[in-house]
Amino acid sequence: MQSVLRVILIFLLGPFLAVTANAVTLDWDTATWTPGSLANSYDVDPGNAGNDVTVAVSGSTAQLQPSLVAPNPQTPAITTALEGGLSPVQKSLEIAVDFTNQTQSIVVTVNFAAGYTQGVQNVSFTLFDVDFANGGGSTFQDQISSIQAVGADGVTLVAPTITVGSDVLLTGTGLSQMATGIATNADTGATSGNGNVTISFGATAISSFTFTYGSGSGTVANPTYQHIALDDISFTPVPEINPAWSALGSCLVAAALILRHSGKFRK
Ligand SMILES: [Ca+2]
Ligand SMILES: [Ca+2]
Ligand SMILES: [Ca+2]
Ligand SMILES: [Ca+2]
Repeated sequence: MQSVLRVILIFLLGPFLAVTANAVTLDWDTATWTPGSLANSYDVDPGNAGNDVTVAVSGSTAQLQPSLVAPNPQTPAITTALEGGLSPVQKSLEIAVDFTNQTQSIVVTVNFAAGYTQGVQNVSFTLFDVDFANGGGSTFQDQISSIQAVGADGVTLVAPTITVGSDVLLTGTGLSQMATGIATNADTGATSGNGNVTISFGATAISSFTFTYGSGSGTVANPTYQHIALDDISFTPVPEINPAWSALGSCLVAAALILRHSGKFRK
């Protein structure tokens, strides 16, 4: 009798305990960003109440420039100026700057909502056109540094896993990794993916991540116009037991115990 009840319990509770979370994407093809604004929040996950992810741009924001592609929106802006080798072309968040020295930089911070009490995992995104130029009127060296996440506990720093295209050099380890442009990358077309930098934080649950966009030292002291773009950000909420489902589960357990008790009584 008990083993039969156990089977019935598993059958009844199975669907309620198997809480699976689906991957979520902040897709720049559907998101909106007022050109030149410095922070925006997005509701992209129906499974979490309200906004789910906030993207903020800080640092040397006075150096931000318009996109080179008509209608030349002030960046940060959603454009197709940089294609990252994608076909068909997708929109991305373009960040263009004209730094006056090599120490200025832009900081991009992405926060996931507090509603994700266990954090989010499988966070991954790609930066386009991390490259280098030293001639023909352009002298700059895109460099991505201080690439790190904060764990779901709100304290622990989490190092990224990074892959780079052939126009980019990856140096350092762990939290000190840097991706630096070493060749001129085409903004558009089939080879434009050679300046890509793909950053992920794997299975580790995180609550936010950040990176810094600045200059390498391999160019003039006062760099010319330079730009990169942030492509779609994908993540998977870490599942938690839904309180309503837990309550339902408790009811079913109680019902099963009553059945078992009455079964014993009938013996
Ligand atoms: Ca997209
Ligand atoms: Ca939401
Ligand atoms: Ca400059
Ligand atoms: Ca670039």
